[in-house]
Amino acid sequence: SHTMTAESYESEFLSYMIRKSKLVNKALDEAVPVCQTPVLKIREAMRYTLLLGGKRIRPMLCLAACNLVGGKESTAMPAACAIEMIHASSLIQDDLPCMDDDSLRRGKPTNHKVFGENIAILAVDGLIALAIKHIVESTSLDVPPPRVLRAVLEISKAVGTEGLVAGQAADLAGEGMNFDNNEVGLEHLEFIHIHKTAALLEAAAVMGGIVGGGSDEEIESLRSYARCVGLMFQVVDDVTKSSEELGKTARKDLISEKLTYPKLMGVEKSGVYADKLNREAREHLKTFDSDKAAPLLFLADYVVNRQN
Ligand code: GRG
Repeated sequence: SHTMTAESYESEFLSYMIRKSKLVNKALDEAVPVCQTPVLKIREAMRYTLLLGGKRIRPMLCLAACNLVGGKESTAMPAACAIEMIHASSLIQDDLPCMDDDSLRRGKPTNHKVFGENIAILAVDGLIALAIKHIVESTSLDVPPPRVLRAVLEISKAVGTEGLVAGQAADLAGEGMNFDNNEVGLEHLEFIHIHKTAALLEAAAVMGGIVGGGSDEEIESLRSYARCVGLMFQVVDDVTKSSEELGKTARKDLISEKLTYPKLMGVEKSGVYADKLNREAREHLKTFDSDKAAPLLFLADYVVNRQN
């Protein structure tokens, strides 16, 4: 036997991620066939955001969770693709002029810049509908129907007013509000991130656990793990962005008014908080075999250390 160095562990995980994202990309490509009718630009618009880059963290989480509870990876592939379809739809909507009004996403022109606002909005609708259709239609018949229903329930909750939609609405409601009291600000920020980011990561892990045949207890452990990872994702994102902003300009008036963790608790405490969330995430996987949980444990570290 040999002991692996931290570096070889890391490179092993990175090649694991590349392998998985290739599998996911192939499945996504097949899930949205190019339309033969040339007037239907809509499929092209859906494929544009769905297939042009992205780390595929959510699908990976779904596949790894299914594996962890003893399921076959292919069993979770339709649910994994569905989660990425929802993610893509939320990115298109978030970039629209009436929301964040962004012209670039993943280094490329945003969906509405390429296809126009009207088609971009239809691509959002098309992707949400396709996500649900894809789980129902493509999940293996070996998975008992009550499990498929439970998975559909999970993803629906993660999209609607218990998830993404609530997070975005809270984000909009908070704009221009003055959070003098840090505690109120922190509560608001946490609500936004739990809904805008953690909800979809939770649904990914939980759906993997459900279709893989995990016990209720296992599924809830996966949920708690993913929630910690989701929050941590945002804390790390805020810290990275705030140091970038400070590096770019010394002019205080150019620093965005956006509520962030460093603004509310300082950079140092934000880092401590991210580490605490990482430890908590790991804690939730304690009941599983540690070899089998390795990809999910690495994913948590990857989120803490990621550069983009
Ligand atoms: C359900 C269509 C729909 C909308 C709901 C617009 C909206 C309402 C919600 C916005 C949600 C949003 C954009 C949250 C940010 C999520 C986030 C952390 C994005 C970055 O994720 P990464 O880093 O991105 O995984 P890649 O590019 O790797 O896929």
